[in-house]
Amino acid sequence: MSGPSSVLTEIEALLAPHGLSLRGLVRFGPEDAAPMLDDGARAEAVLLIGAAGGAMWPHFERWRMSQADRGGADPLDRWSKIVIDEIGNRIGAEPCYPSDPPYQPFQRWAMQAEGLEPSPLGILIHPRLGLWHSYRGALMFRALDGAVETPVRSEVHPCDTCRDKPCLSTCPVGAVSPDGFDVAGCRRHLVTPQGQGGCMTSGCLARNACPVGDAFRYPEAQLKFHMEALRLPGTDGSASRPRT
Ligand code: B12
Ligand code: SF4
Ligand code: SF4
Repeated sequence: MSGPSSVLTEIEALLAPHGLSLRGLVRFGPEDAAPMLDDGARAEAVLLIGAAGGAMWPHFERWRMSQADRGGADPLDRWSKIVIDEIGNRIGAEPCYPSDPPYQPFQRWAMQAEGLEPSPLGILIHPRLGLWHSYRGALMFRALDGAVETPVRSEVHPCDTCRDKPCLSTCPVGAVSPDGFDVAGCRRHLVTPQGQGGCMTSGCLARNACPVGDAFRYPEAQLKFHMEALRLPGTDGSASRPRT
């Protein structure tokens, strides 16, 4: 393995058959809060891996349907770990995952790597993908020497120029506001018959109302899957934990 560019190209090629892609590289200086590797050393760089639009969905679904237990309780996390653990082993990098506590600051890393900014929903908005992207894991490197391609940083924040801001007026319970996202209010609505027939079936209505990145909107089955993964109290008997 030579410089970082060839490592990145290799990882990109390993991710492509799973519908996953590279979502940015963060390098940590001596003053930065860097994640720790298993042996207690600081990581020098983190490579974000994620999903752009619904590209991963058919690959994940095919895997899930091939499993006797349909992937278990957290199938997307399990699939992500199978795919990314294997790539980490091949490349010699240590993986970490967004849903594993203590939560690593995936969104902060994404902001650093790609210059993304949060939408009123709390989700980062991407100028091309809109709200239709997520992070499935990251590879932490002890060292990543050599010349690094400058990450493509976003110069535009779509929310700044969005005149009507439909995400702020679409939520039936006003859970999305310029002051932040009212998680409790959202959840109270989701367990009602209206919530079950609306957002729980077709995805967060406020997210759906955003006009940016329409071509990358998740397929219906994926929208429903992500909403069910929120595991609302009283709907499956378990406490709510994020499975995003
Ligand atoms: C906890 C959590 C939640 C909680 C939020 C509770 C709260 N008020 O903080 C709940 C369960 C409500 C949630 C919901 C969703 N989440 Co969530 N969540 C997380 C998780 C696991 C940890 C966040 C955290 O504490 N990070 C630790 C701090 C230190 O990291 P940070 O980057 O410095 O902090 C940022 C966040 O805390 C963010 N933030 C603050 N308040 C809120 C509120 C919400 C709703 C979100 C999304 C972010 C957010 O702002 C900080 C600075 O940017 C992250 C994964 C991760 N590891 O980051 C996913 C994550 C943020 N979630 C994500 C998503 C997609 C969602 C949902 C859309 C899932 C869905 N159902 O489709 C929903 C949001 C809307 C809805 N309709 O409910 C994505 C966002 C991707 C993106 N494009 O930015 C992430 C990164 C997971 C992933 N695999 O990609 N989530
Ligand atoms: S509807 Fe407008 S303000 Fe809301 S997330 Fe989309 S671009 Fe941003
Ligand atoms: S999921 Fe439904 S209730 Fe929750 S913020 Fe989105 S539109 Fe509002």
